[in-house]
Amino acid sequence: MEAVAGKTGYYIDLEDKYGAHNYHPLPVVLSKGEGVYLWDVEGKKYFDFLSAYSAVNQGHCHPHIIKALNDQASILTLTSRAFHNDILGEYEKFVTEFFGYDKVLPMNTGVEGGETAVKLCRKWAYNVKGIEENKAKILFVNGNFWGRTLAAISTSDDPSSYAGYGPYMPGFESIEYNNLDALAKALEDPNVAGFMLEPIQGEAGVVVPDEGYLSKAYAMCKEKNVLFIADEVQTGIARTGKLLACDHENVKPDILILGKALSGGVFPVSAVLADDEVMLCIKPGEHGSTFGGNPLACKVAIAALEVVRDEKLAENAERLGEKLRQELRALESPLIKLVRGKGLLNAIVIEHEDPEAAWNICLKLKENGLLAKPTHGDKIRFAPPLVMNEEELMECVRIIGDTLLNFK
Ligand code: IF1
Repeated sequence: MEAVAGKTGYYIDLEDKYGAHNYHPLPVVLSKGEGVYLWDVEGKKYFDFLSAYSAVNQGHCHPHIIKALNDQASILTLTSRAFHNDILGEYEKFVTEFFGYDKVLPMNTGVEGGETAVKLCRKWAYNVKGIEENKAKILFVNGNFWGRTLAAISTSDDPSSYAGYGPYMPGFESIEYNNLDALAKALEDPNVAGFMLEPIQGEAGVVVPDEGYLSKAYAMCKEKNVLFIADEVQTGIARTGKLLACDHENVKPDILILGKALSGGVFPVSAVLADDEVMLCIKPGEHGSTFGGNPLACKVAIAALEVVRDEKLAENAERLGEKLRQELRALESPLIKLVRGKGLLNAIVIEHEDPEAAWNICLKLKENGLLAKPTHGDKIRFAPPLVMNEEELMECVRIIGDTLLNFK
């Protein structure tokens, strides 16, 4: 652990001494966020190019969302689902109409959304499709990341996610991403009940599948009476230039998983949406959580979605994403092997003999006023809040260009 001076070092040392060492953050200590900006404890200002992994699409501390939080926080925050309240039903109506589904099952974290989707799929397999009890299989794709629970890591092919946590959950099978032949082969098994994937793989380094992959995969699943489950925890809520990444191919998932920016990064809120045939497979008392659908979360989520709608964040992400990729390619930096992404979910793949190059570039970007983080070694994710304007984006491109130009 390299020693860091000043207030920054003080806070880092506290975390090192009293906190689990389950992360390796960049050596910066943040104390304030507003829109596309973050400030650290030394008073230095940064552009946020990570958006808390796409949880802060609406920008830090968006006033409309913070107002909703503050107003509700002093009225009623949690009833549990043992009782009704005057907020949940209105949220459920709002969010199901917003995304076009019969029903929503409200949870808290993205991985709880994934777990809920898997449970719904299994229940549907036994109660509707008629698969023999305990024989249901769900297909996942290599390179997936949907959280840190034992079920989630049981589908992972990344040792840093699964190693040392066995034994693993049965009933899951992984196939190659973006490979329709692999899917066709796997779908020959009549016990397959669902196919769960990210429309664009975030953690894998913003891996965008071929045009048509999602729509063809969806059609193949429908032909085999298999549920198409979209994990839009990271790609949803306008991040990729449409409300949902599946919208780029007009695919309506049978089960939709949302999280992160569903609350604008203000509160843990996740949701699973589905139509009645699937959603009503779970009966009273068969699933839920203490905080799932709490009044505070519901009010925050409504406000967060209103911001996406009223500030046209998907359109902005579409336009600025094109501009960002074009400008990054125009840098013609020998350090950039390729630029990829959709909307404002992008990554550059770094070309350098030093395996630590991406990390060291992020340290330099930090010094130059832009916060980004590498993923899987040689990729750097570029995902600013969707409220960014062109002038701010071009300032970020200048910082990135200068940093790469002067990087040794
Ligand atoms: C960490 C990664 C990103 C997700 C998708 C479900 C979840 C996530 C597509 C679970 C969560 C987070 C987890 C967070 C960092 C971040 C991450 F680097 F870990 F992999 F975004 F790529 N589906 N991703 O990306 O949602 O339970 O976390 O609310 O673990 O450090 P969650």
